[in-house]
Amino acid sequence: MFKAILFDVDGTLAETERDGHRVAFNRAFADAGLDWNWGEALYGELLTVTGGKERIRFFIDEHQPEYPAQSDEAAWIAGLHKAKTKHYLELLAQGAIPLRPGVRRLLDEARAQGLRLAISTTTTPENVTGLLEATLGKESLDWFEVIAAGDIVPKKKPAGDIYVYALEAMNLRPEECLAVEDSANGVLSARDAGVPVLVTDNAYTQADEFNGALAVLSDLGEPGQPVAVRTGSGPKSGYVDCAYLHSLAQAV
Ligand code: XBP
Ligand code: MG
Repeated sequence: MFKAILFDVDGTLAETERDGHRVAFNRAFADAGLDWNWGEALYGELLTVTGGKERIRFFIDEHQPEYPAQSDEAAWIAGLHKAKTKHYLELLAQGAIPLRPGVRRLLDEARAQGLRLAISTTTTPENVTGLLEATLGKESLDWFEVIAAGDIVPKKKPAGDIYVYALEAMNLRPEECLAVEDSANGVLSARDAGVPVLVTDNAYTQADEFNGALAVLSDLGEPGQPVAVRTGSGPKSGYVDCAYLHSLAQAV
């Protein structure tokens, strides 16, 4: 029995990476007097590492090996990341990041049909609150039984910890849920937790490997704005609705 949808955030609910997180990182680097600038292409490479702090760490190791080590590097990176989060929240509050097609419609339909909702994301909890408030309004925070985010679990995606966290908090079995993800790391994470997963890819993840996904679509679609089906069977209506999710869940 399909009971719940577990949503990823970045790249799934909204295209947050290129115009949100990346811009915020660059502003934090400028604040810190660093001449680092993450262009769109480089950022695509850095996105293979989940977690903002972990991504800065990776960038230093791979692209700034000469950069003098800080006395307390972890604290220094955490400080940079905190500044980045502040810039990101400002961008969200300015309405810079809209929801992807079909997200609002599917959330409304799922709630109307009594499907339970949760979030399983790598991003920092405030970023989730900021995005939901800016795009769906404060009351939308209550739509999600669980918002599992950031450092709340020991291992980030592709490990399944953040999905296991949501399942335990909702007292649900993996097969009673469906995850909606955008990236290979996200699919690996959901599958690691045993959760069936639907992919809506984006410019940064189109070339990813989505082994184990039930289907890969261009987005959730809207009436009159049909999805493009990359792999698997697409929705009869042309857009992702609850009937389609039920059919996917039954096919598991
Ligand atoms: C994607 C991530 C996050 C964001 C940046 O999360 O890997 O790290 O890129 O957010 P999701 P932070 O699981 O939602 O796709 O800087 O807060 O980590
Ligand atoms: Mg994502």
